[in-house]
Amino acid sequence: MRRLAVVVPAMNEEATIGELLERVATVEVHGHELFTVVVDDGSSDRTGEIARRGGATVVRHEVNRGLGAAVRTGLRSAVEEGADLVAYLDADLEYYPEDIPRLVEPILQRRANYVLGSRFRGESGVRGMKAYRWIGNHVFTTLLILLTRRPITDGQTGMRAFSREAAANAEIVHDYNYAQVLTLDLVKKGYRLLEVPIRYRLREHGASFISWRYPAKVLPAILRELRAP
Ligand SMILES: Nc1nc2c(ncn2[C@@H]2O[C@H](COP(=O)(O)OP(=O)(O)O)[C@@H](O)[C@H]2O)c(=O)[nH]1
Ligand SMILES: [Mg+2]
Repeated sequence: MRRLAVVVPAMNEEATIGELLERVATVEVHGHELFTVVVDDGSSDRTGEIARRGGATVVRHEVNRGLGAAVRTGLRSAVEEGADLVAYLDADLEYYPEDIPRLVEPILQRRANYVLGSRFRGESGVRGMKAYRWIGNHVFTTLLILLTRRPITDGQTGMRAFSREAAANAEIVHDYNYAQVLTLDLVKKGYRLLEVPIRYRLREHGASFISWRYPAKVLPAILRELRAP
């Protein structure tokens, strides 16, 4: 049986991580056994404990290192644990674990090595997303289209899938975030990117890490990734 890793970065997500794992456990992908890797990014709440009880492999950062570092750790652990295929989603239930089968399908059909779940192509759309977030998303997505020449609609999505090879070779150049630099890195390495529609709803618990600092942190990292060999 092939193994599908579901990678979930989590920082203080005790309100949602239990339900997320329960819902992941009901997901079926033909020919695959699922396992979940939760990266507990220095949480001060019960995220790690709940994730362990929910059957996940928990990798903990003792101090908070940021989402880029958490995704780097998660992808590496998934590969080390023998994943043949990797799905990734946030812990806050903004994304639907039930969309994992459609997310990984292009990889199983060998049409892609790297899949972005697009909230803007999905049937739910992005209802309730704040205007500044919507604008920021479109600005960064436009930048990504120009840099990759790929028809991307959601460059900042928190739901993605990777072939084992793409997951093993992905490099994330900063600890703060991964969204754009990971796509630039994988496209540069020749991996085939595809988008599929996914559903989305705004988080009801906890808080987003995104602030006015986001562009100031992300833009230099994009430049660094572009200059990297
Ligand atoms: N807030 C925060 N979230 C992190 C961090 N590391 C990993 N995460 C997780 O990354 C995911 C996305 O974060 P979120 O703040 O919801 O980003 P947004 O959906 O773009 O607003 C969630 O599952 C978080 O629990 C971190 O350092 N800070
Ligand atoms: Mg979120």
